[in-house]
Amino acid sequence: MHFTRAIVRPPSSTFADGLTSSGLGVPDLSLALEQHEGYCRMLERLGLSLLRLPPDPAFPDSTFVEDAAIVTGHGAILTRPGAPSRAGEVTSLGEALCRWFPELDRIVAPGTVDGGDVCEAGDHFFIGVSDRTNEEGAAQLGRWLKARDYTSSVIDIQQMPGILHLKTGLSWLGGRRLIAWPEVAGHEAPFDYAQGRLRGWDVVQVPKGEEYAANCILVNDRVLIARGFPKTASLLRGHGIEVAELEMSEYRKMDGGLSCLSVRW
Ligand code: CIR
Repeated sequence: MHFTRAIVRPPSSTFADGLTSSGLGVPDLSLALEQHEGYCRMLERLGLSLLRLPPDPAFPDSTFVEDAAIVTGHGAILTRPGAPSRAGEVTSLGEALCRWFPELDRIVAPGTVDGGDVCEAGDHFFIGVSDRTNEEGAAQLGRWLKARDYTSSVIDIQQMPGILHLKTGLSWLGGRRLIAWPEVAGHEAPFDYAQGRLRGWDVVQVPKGEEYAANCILVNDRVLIARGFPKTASLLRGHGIEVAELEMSEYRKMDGGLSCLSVRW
Protein backbone atom coordinates (compact mmCIF):
# COMPACT_ATOMS: atom_id res chain seq x y z
CA MET A 1 0.00 0.00 0.00
CA HIS A 2 1.04 3.59 -0.51
CA PHE A 3 1.92 5.01 2.88
CA THR A 4 0.92 8.50 3.91
CA ARG A 5 1.36 8.32 7.68
CA ALA A 6 3.51 6.77 10.37
CA ILE A 7 3.80 6.81 14.14
CA VAL A 8 7.27 6.93 15.65
CA ARG A 9 8.65 7.37 19.15
CA PRO A 10 12.25 8.33 19.86
CA PRO A 11 14.19 6.26 22.39
CA SER A 12 14.13 7.54 25.97
CA SER A 13 16.74 7.88 28.71
CA THR A 14 16.12 4.22 29.67
CA PHE A 15 16.74 2.87 26.14
CA ALA A 16 19.77 0.84 27.25
CA ASP A 17 17.63 -1.00 29.83
CA GLY A 18 15.58 -2.68 27.11
CA LEU A 19 15.65 -6.35 26.22
CA THR A 20 18.56 -7.53 24.14
CA SER A 21 20.54 -10.61 23.30
CA SER A 22 22.83 -9.05 20.70
CA GLY A 23 25.99 -8.88 22.80
CA LEU A 24 26.97 -5.79 20.81
CA GLY A 25 27.35 -3.51 23.83
CA VAL A 26 25.50 -0.59 25.36
CA PRO A 27 23.78 1.76 22.91
CA ASP A 28 24.77 5.41 22.81
CA LEU A 29 21.57 7.39 23.36
CA SER A 30 22.61 10.55 21.58
CA LEU A 31 23.70 8.56 18.54
CA ALA A 32 20.45 6.59 18.70
CA LEU A 33 18.49 9.86 18.70
CA GLU A 34 20.48 11.10 15.72
CA GLN A 35 19.79 7.86 13.85
CA HIS A 36 16.11 8.12 14.77
CA GLU A 37 16.01 11.62 13.35
CA GLY A 38 17.60 10.37 10.13
CA TYR A 39 14.95 7.65 9.94
CA CYS A 40 12.14 10.17 10.47
CA ARG A 41 13.53 12.55 7.86
CA MET A 42 13.69 9.71 5.34
CA LEU A 43 10.03 8.79 5.94
CA GLU A 44 9.06 12.43 5.54
CA ARG A 45 11.08 12.70 2.35
CA LEU A 46 9.12 9.71 1.05
CA GLY A 47 5.89 11.59 1.64
CA LEU A 48 4.76 10.38 5.06
CA SER A 49 3.30 12.64 7.76
CA LEU A 50 4.65 11.57 11.11
CA LEU A 51 3.07 11.51 14.52
CA ARG A 52 6.00 11.70 16.91
CA LEU A 53 5.04 10.31 20.30
CA PRO A 54 7.04 11.55 23.29
CA PRO A 55 9.83 9.30 24.57
CA ASP A 56 8.55 7.04 27.34
CA PRO A 57 11.15 6.12 29.96
CA ALA A 58 8.66 3.76 31.68
CA PHE A 59 9.08 1.43 28.70
CA PRO A 60 12.71 1.10 27.55
CA ASP A 61 11.73 -0.76 24.36
CA SER A 62 8.90 1.59 23.43
CA THR A 63 10.82 3.14 20.52
CA PHE A 64 10.08 -0.16 18.74
CA VAL A 65 6.50 0.95 18.13
CA GLU A 66 5.75 -1.63 15.45
CA ASP A 67 5.46 -4.39 18.04
CA ALA A 68 2.38 -2.88 19.70
CA ALA A 69 0.03 -2.53 16.72
CA ILE A 70 -0.68 -3.81 13.24
CA VAL A 71 -2.14 -1.38 10.77
CA THR A 72 -3.48 -2.54 7.41
CA GLY A 73 -5.34 -0.90 4.57
CA HIS A 74 -8.51 -2.33 6.15
CA GLY A 75 -8.20 -1.46 9.80
CA ALA A 76 -5.88 -1.71 12.76
CA ILE A 77 -5.44 -4.03 15.70
CA LEU A 78 -3.49 -3.60 18.91
CA THR A 79 -1.24 -6.48 19.78
CA ARG A 80 -0.57 -8.12 23.12
CA PRO A 81 3.23 -8.12 23.24
CA GLY A 82 4.82 -11.34 24.42
CA ALA A 83 7.44 -9.78 26.70
CA PRO A 84 5.87 -8.76 30.05
CA SER A 85 8.01 -5.62 30.21
CA ARG A 86 6.44 -4.44 26.94
CA ALA A 87 2.78 -5.19 27.62
CA GLY A 88 1.96 -1.62 28.71
CA GLU A 89 3.25 -0.08 25.48
CA VAL A 90 -0.08 -0.80 23.84
CA THR A 91 -2.00 1.79 25.88
CA SER A 92 -0.45 4.96 24.52
CA LEU A 93 -0.18 3.59 21.01
CA GLY A 94 -3.88 2.74 21.13
CA GLU A 95 -4.69 6.28 22.26
CA ALA A 96 -2.70 7.64 19.35
CA LEU A 97 -4.17 5.30 16.74
CA CYS A 98 -7.83 5.71 17.66
CA ARG A 99 -7.76 9.16 16.11
CA TRP A 100 -7.58 7.40 12.71
CA PHE A 101 -8.97 4.01 13.70
CA PRO A 102 -11.88 4.54 16.11
CA GLU A 103 -12.77 0.86 15.90
CA LEU A 104 -9.48 -0.45 17.09
CA ASP A 105 -9.46 -4.20 17.70
CA ARG A 106 -7.04 -6.02 19.96
CA ILE A 107 -5.39 -9.37 20.49
CA VAL A 108 -6.71 -10.82 23.75
CA ALA A 109 -5.33 -13.25 26.37
CA PRO A 110 -4.09 -15.89 26.22
CA GLY A 111 -2.94 -14.79 22.77
CA THR A 112 0.28 -12.86 22.35
CA VAL A 113 1.52 -11.13 19.21
CA ASP A 114 4.47 -8.82 18.56
CA GLY A 115 4.11 -6.72 15.41
CA GLY A 116 7.65 -7.72 14.45
CA ASP A 117 6.29 -11.19 13.76
CA VAL A 118 3.82 -9.93 11.20
CA CYS A 119 5.12 -9.47 7.67
CA GLU A 120 2.70 -7.80 5.29
CA ALA A 121 3.21 -8.76 1.66
CA GLY A 122 0.39 -7.08 -0.23
CA ASP A 123 -2.80 -9.05 0.38
CA HIS A 124 -0.97 -11.80 2.23
CA PHE A 125 0.46 -11.75 5.73
CA PHE A 126 3.13 -14.08 7.06
CA ILE A 127 2.76 -14.53 10.82
CA GLY A 128 5.68 -15.81 12.86
CA VAL A 129 5.15 -18.01 15.89
CA SER A 130 8.08 -17.11 18.11
CA ASP A 131 9.07 -16.62 21.74
CA ARG A 132 6.85 -13.50 21.60
CA THR A 133 3.94 -14.52 19.38
CA ASN A 134 2.11 -17.67 20.40
CA GLU A 135 -0.13 -19.93 18.35
CA GLU A 136 -3.27 -18.52 19.92
CA GLY A 137 -2.22 -14.97 19.05
CA ALA A 138 -1.33 -16.01 15.51
CA ALA A 139 -4.75 -17.70 15.15
CA GLN A 140 -6.59 -14.61 16.42
CA LEU A 141 -4.70 -12.42 14.01
CA GLY A 142 -5.29 -14.85 11.14
CA ARG A 143 -9.06 -14.70 11.77
CA TRP A 144 -8.98 -10.92 12.01
CA LEU A 145 -7.12 -10.68 8.71
CA LYS A 146 -9.45 -13.16 7.00
CA ALA A 147 -12.45 -11.05 7.97
CA ARG A 148 -10.76 -8.23 6.07
CA ASP A 149 -10.12 -10.28 2.92
CA TYR A 150 -6.44 -10.89 3.59
CA THR A 151 -4.83 -14.31 3.50
CA SER A 152 -2.20 -15.39 6.00
CA SER A 153 0.17 -18.23 6.74
CA VAL A 154 2.14 -19.12 9.83
CA ILE A 155 5.89 -19.67 9.97
CA ASP A 156 7.19 -21.20 13.19
CA ILE A 157 10.55 -19.65 14.03
CA GLN A 158 10.86 -21.00 17.56
CA GLN A 159 13.62 -23.41 16.67
CA MET A 160 15.58 -20.99 14.52
CA PRO A 161 18.58 -19.60 16.38
CA GLY A 162 19.26 -15.88 16.29
CA ILE A 163 15.88 -14.77 15.05
CA LEU A 164 13.83 -12.73 17.50
CA HIS A 165 10.92 -11.89 15.25
CA LEU A 166 9.84 -13.21 11.85
CA LYS A 167 10.77 -9.92 10.23
CA THR A 168 14.31 -10.27 11.55
CA GLY A 169 14.64 -12.79 8.73
CA LEU A 170 11.91 -11.95 6.24
CA SER A 171 10.78 -8.77 4.50
CA TRP A 172 8.55 -7.91 1.60
CA LEU A 173 10.13 -6.14 -1.36
CA GLY A 174 6.93 -5.53 -3.35
CA GLY A 175 4.93 -7.65 -5.78
CA ARG A 176 5.74 -11.33 -5.19
CA ARG A 177 9.28 -10.65 -4.04
CA LEU A 178 10.68 -11.27 -0.56
CA ILE A 179 14.10 -11.20 1.04
CA ALA A 180 14.76 -13.94 3.56
CA TRP A 181 17.15 -15.95 5.60
CA PRO A 182 17.37 -19.50 4.19
CA GLU A 183 16.09 -20.91 7.50
CA VAL A 184 12.94 -18.82 7.25
CA ALA A 185 12.30 -19.87 3.68
CA GLY A 186 12.55 -23.47 4.82
CA HIS A 187 15.83 -24.32 3.17
CA GLU A 188 19.46 -24.57 3.88
CA ALA A 189 21.76 -24.36 0.86
CA PRO A 190 21.27 -25.12 -1.97
CA PHE A 191 18.79 -22.33 -2.00
CA ASP A 192 15.86 -23.92 -3.74
CA TYR A 193 12.55 -22.33 -2.96
CA ALA A 194 10.51 -24.44 -5.34
CA GLN A 195 9.71 -26.76 -2.44
CA GLY A 196 9.96 -24.27 0.41
CA ARG A 197 7.26 -22.73 2.55
CA LEU A 198 7.57 -19.61 0.45
CA ARG A 199 6.48 -21.47 -2.66
CA GLY A 200 5.13 -19.14 -5.31
CA TRP A 201 7.21 -16.23 -4.07
CA ASP A 202 10.34 -14.87 -5.66
CA VAL A 203 12.79 -14.99 -2.77
CA VAL A 204 16.08 -13.11 -2.64
CA GLN A 205 18.50 -14.76 -0.25
CA VAL A 206 20.20 -12.35 2.10
CA PRO A 207 23.98 -12.70 1.57
CA LYS A 208 25.87 -14.66 4.21
CA GLY A 209 27.27 -12.41 6.92
CA GLU A 210 24.68 -9.71 6.12
CA GLU A 211 21.71 -11.35 7.85
CA TYR A 212 20.83 -8.17 9.74
CA ALA A 213 20.00 -6.51 6.40
CA ALA A 214 17.06 -8.87 5.85
CA ASN A 215 14.98 -6.55 8.03
CA CYS A 216 14.20 -3.84 5.52
CA ILE A 217 11.07 -1.89 4.65
CA LEU A 218 9.36 -1.03 1.43
CA VAL A 219 8.15 2.56 1.64
CA ASN A 220 6.51 3.96 -1.46
CA ASP A 221 8.74 2.38 -4.13
CA ARG A 222 11.90 2.67 -2.08
CA VAL A 223 13.41 -0.07 0.05
CA LEU A 224 15.09 1.20 3.20
CA ILE A 225 17.92 -1.00 4.43
CA ALA A 226 20.48 -0.71 7.19
CA ARG A 227 23.76 0.94 6.20
CA GLY A 228 26.87 -1.23 6.13
CA PHE A 229 25.55 -4.19 4.14
CA PRO A 230 26.92 -3.51 0.65
CA LYS A 231 26.26 -6.95 -0.80
CA THR A 232 22.58 -6.73 0.08
CA ALA A 233 22.34 -3.19 -1.26
CA SER A 234 23.83 -4.14 -4.60
CA LEU A 235 21.83 -7.36 -4.78
CA LEU A 236 18.62 -5.38 -4.39
CA ARG A 237 19.75 -2.72 -6.86
CA GLY A 238 20.48 -5.54 -9.28
CA HIS A 239 16.81 -6.45 -9.04
CA GLY A 240 15.92 -2.92 -10.11
CA ILE A 241 14.99 -1.87 -6.58
CA GLU A 242 15.65 1.68 -5.46
CA VAL A 243 17.49 1.40 -2.16
CA ALA A 244 18.16 3.94 0.59
CA GLU A 245 20.50 3.13 3.46
CA LEU A 246 20.05 4.25 7.04
CA GLU A 247 22.43 4.01 9.98
CA MET A 248 20.98 1.59 12.54
CA SER A 249 23.93 0.60 14.73
CA GLU A 250 22.42 1.66 18.09
CA TYR A 251 19.11 -0.11 17.44
CA ARG A 252 20.88 -3.26 16.36
CA LYS A 253 22.49 -3.36 19.80
CA MET A 254 18.98 -3.64 21.23
CA ASP A 255 17.87 -6.33 18.74
CA GLY A 256 15.88 -3.78 16.77
CA GLY A 257 15.72 -3.16 13.04
CA LEU A 258 14.30 -0.69 10.57
CA SER A 259 10.80 -2.08 10.55
CA CYS A 260 10.43 -1.81 14.33
CA LEU A 261 10.82 1.95 14.47
CA SER A 262 7.50 2.88 12.90
CA VAL A 263 3.90 1.88 12.41
CA ARG A 264 3.09 2.84 8.83
CA TRP A 265 -0.11 3.14 6.83
C1 CIR B 1 12.75 -6.41 22.21
O1 CIR B 1 13.48 -7.35 22.51
O2 CIR B 1 11.53 -6.48 22.29
C2 CIR B 1 13.39 -5.12 21.73
N1 CIR B 1 14.61 -4.91 22.40
C3 CIR B 1 13.60 -5.18 20.24
C4 CIR B 1 12.33 -5.25 19.47
C5 CIR B 1 12.56 -5.24 18.02
N2 CIR B 1 11.33 -5.19 17.34
C6 CIR B 1 11.11 -5.78 16.18
O3 CIR B 1 11.94 -6.51 15.65
N3 CIR B 1 9.92 -5.61 15.65
